[in-house]
Amino acid sequence: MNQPNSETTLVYLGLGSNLAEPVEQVKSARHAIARISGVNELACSSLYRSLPMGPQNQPDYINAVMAISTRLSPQALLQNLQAIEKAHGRERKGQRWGARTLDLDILLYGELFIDLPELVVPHNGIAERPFVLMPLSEIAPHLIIPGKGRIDDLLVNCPMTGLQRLD
Ligand code: A4P
Ligand code: MG
Repeated sequence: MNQPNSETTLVYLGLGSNLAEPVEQVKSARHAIARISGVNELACSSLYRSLPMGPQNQPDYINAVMAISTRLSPQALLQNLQAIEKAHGRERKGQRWGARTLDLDILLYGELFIDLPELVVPHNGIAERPFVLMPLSEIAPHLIIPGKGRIDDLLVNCPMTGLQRLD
């Protein structure tokens, strides 16, 4: 994987969808993210099918993780990601953890800890969710997650049932 330069930060993003052709949603989101001004794509994981976390009366999810380098601030990046969610038909109404056309999460922003009302980094649940840990480890097998530890240690303790890598 290429490395960010001194003016950019290595960021990991989580992509998820379980409505309106989720595979296409995630692929399209990947391209949209790579086209954000101030963002360079470094790597993208395989796509994974996963059982829903949260309410069970919703379709399976398609998940992936991207590594980017960016000169955008965390807040500016979040705004761009939310605009992409919106362009993909994301509606913010239903229940928490309910079905969505597209969900884009900032998993890690360098080694930064952020605790704002609109942005928490590292993302909540990063260390326990198989649909995050597995694709993340695919593109960053030696990652140490700030405050959580080595990704291979976290993977050992994370049940992988209901997670399937797509070709
Ligand atoms: N927000 C705070 N921190 C962040 C961050 N690091 N990245 C804020 C992005 N956004 C962040 O998010 C609510 C608010 O979180 C945003 O306005 C943003 O300012 P949302 O996407 O509107 O709501 P949500 O996604 O329903 O809530 P939440 O708690 O973010 O849920 P998650 O953690 O995103 O989980 N099952 C499977 N198998 N795969 C999935 O991908 N995803 C979810 C949603 C539920 N079940 C899933 C999956
Ligand atoms: Mg979210």
